[in-house]
Parts: sequence; C-alpha cells; structure tokens
Amino acid sequence: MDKIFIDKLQVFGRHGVMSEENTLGQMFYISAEIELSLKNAGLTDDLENTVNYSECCHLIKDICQKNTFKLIETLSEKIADVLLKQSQLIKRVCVRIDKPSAPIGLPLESVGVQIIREWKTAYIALGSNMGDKQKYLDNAVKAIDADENCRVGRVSEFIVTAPVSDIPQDDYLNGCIAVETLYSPTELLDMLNALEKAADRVRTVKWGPRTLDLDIIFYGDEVIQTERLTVPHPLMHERAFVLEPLKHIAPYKKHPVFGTTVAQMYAAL
Ligand code: A4P
Ligand code: MG
Repeated sequence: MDKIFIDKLQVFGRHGVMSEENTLGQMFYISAEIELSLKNAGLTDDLENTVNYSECCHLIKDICQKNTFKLIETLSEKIADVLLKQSQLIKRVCVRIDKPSAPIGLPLESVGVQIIREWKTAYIALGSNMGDKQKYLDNAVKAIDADENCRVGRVSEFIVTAPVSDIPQDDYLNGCIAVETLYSPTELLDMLNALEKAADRVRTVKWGPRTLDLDIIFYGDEVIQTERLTVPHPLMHERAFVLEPLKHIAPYKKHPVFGTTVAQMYAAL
C-alpha cells in the first residue's frame, strides 16, 4: 500500500507517569505512516484525492499539546484514532512515539512505542421475527453506521425466511451488511449486544423468537475462539438465511478455515 509519512515531528508535551514530567514537560518525537492509495492523487494532481499531511501534523501537535497522559501508549492510541477518522481514504496507520528524555537514569538514545491500527472489514448477519421486523433491521443498520468506530458499506436485501428451530415461531426477516470498523472483535460484539438490548431483545430460549439478532459472521480473516465469541460464526455455512443475503454483498469472500467462498458454501447447501 502507498504511504504518506511524517518523520519525527517534534512536539513539546507533558506526558509521563512521574509528576515532574507533567509539570516540566519534555520533547516527544512523533512519526506516522498513513496508508492509502495515492494513485488517484498522482494522476489528477488534486489535493482532494489524498490526505493533507500538513493537517495531519497539526492534528498530532494538538493532541500531544492539549492533553496530559501518563502513558505514551494512550497518546499513540489517540493519534492513531484521529488519523484513521480524518479521511475515508485512510485504511491503516502506524504511529511511533520516541521519548529520548524519559527519566530513566541510564544512557540511551530513545525509548518509545509503535502501534499499527486499521479499519477492519466485518460481516454482520441481521435477523428479526417479532414486531416491526423491517424497522428493527433498518434501525440497527442506522445505529451501526452512526457509531464513530463503524462505517456501514454494502447492505444486502432483506429476505423473508422460514424459522430454523424446533420452537414454533414467526418467519424471519434476514439480511447481511459489510462494516468497516475500528473495534476489536469483542468491542464489536459489545456494541451489537447493546443494540440488541436497546431493541428490547429478551433472551429466554436459544433459537427462540427475537426482535433483533446481530451475529458477527466474519471479522477480516481472523479465526477467534473465546468463551464469548466464535468467528467465523460456527453455523454460518449451514444456514441459507445467512448465506443468501451474504452472497448478495460478498459472493467471493472466503471462509478463513474452509477456504471456500460464500457462493460455494451457498451452492453446497
Ligand atoms: N457468540 C459467539 N459467537 C458469536 C458471533 N460470531 N456473533 C455468543 C455473535 N454472538 C456470538 O447468542 C448467544 C451468545 O453467542 C452471545 O451472547 C455471544 O456471546 P444469542 O444471539 O443470544 O443466541 P442465538 O442467536 O440464539 O444463538 P446463535 O448461535 O447466534 O444462533 P443463530 O445462528 O443466530 O440462530 N431462522 C431463521 N430463518 N432466521 C434466523 O435469523 N436465527 C436463529 C438463531 C435460529 N433460527 C433462525 C434464525
Ligand atoms: Mg445471535
């Protein structure tokens, strides 16, 4: 990927765990690599098609000067977050902070941190079979898009499906969306669970009727198995109500474990 880089921007700041660091302050050297495609800008010679590095430098300077953090980890996290939200063109940033005057009492050139943060693509399956189903799904898509750490991309058609369950219940309305997100998988799950809760979802029986169900189908190409979360969703490949709408928006997306595409999984059902 192409990059814009800022090398060792010098900013005076008051970050540190020691109280004298917060009062006296010291110099921080901040570097950033901002990944985006520069081709369009190169072909058109138009600043609109790239990111203004001067603005980025001033943003970094402001974050460093207007806050006092104990940790340069926090400072780097804030800088990465602001840069990633600065333009839709930015996919990934690497932020490095050098603190050569850190009060360590040993001869060294510099200490510091370096972090890489990026927009990840997640696919989320939506389902509802109670109340105004269309409204529950529409509101969920709107709420996800309104979250500053998410950008909704493609939205599938919503389709009516027969319930897959031993419990008699109404037909479902199902859909899938692609979301660019800065959340980690568990943060994304927390956000989705909060939206389910806000939609008056009550968990009584597994696979029972629900106002709103939001499942993470894929998160990039990550394979995750924790107590709270399994990604890819363990039953997605067996479920037409997931695969059919997912095929509308991502037919060639590959399952990171099976290696088959969404279209192939759907055809195999
Ligand atoms: N959890 C683990 N992995 C994930 C993940 N990838 N995404 C955990 C979201 N949550 C995940 O989920 C229970 C717990 O699973 C969560 O608290 C989370 O920590 P839940 O939403 O309360 O339970 P659920 O939805 O009943 O279970 P599950 O396994 O998500 O089932 P499905 O696949 O959602 O099935 N028929 C039709 N036609 N359409 C439907 O949408 N949905 C279901 C539920 C059954 N039949 C259906 C439909
Ligand atoms: Mg669920």
